[in-house]
Amino acid sequence: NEEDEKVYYSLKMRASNEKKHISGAERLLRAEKAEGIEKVASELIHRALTHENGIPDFINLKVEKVCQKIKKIPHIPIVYNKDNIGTINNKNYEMTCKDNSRRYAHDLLKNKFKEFDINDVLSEFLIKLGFEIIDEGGMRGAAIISLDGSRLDIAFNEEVEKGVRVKNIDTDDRLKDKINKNELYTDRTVDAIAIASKVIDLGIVAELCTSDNPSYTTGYVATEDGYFRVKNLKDSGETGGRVFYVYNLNEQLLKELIDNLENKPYLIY
Ligand code: PML
Repeated sequence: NEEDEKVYYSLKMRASNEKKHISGAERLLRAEKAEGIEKVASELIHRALTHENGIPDFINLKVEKVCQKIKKIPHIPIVYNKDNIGTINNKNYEMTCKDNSRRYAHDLLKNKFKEFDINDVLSEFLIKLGFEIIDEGGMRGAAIISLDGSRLDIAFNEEVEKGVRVKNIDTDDRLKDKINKNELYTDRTVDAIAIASKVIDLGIVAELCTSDNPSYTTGYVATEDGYFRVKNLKDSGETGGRVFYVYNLNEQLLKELIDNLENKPYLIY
């Protein structure tokens, strides 16, 4: 049974400085482990206070009981090797610099779009638009691009003009341990895999992501085939962002998708 009826507490932290986003994170804790709330709360505050994006002048920590059922799913497969070489159809991509890494990300996206019968011209447009959005930075959440080429987050809903935030998500301790024990990965990897697994489960065709943390140059492309970790997807010092590619949706389905991305609780193991 992948829907879990146990009672959880959600802890959400958001930090900013003069309205500029500094840091955000969240955890879901089983009610039986409620004594852990204090510990996790202080970890989140520590994270807010030590973020390289700057010193926050505002930290919001929200603790609330989750009354919706939690969907538990395994993480999507992680595709990455220590040699930083990506492979698509026997072609190798060395992730040695931004140009090479972006070619790998480009080809991953293009191959996925082909499965949806997207022609080359449209595919190039979609990929270019995705990179433009993440390179421009400054989004609070993810942009949504429809496979017909329109920006859905802007088209229908002024509230999400600054992007959709994937919330109500946490990772099982076993996944955290597995990733943290592997020296190739970082804390950010755990959260990124959790987000990617949730968005793919909700039917997003592909996600493209670079970190908004200026020195963190590893990004990824996620599809149902996996979490393709891409080293050097941007240069150090650059901003980042997230883009979700979706199969053409009407307004009603888009609203449902956004509601689920933000509010449907997930635990990723
Ligand atoms: C990784 O695989 O190490 C994470 C890459 C994306 C990080 C996005 C972020 O945390 O800002």
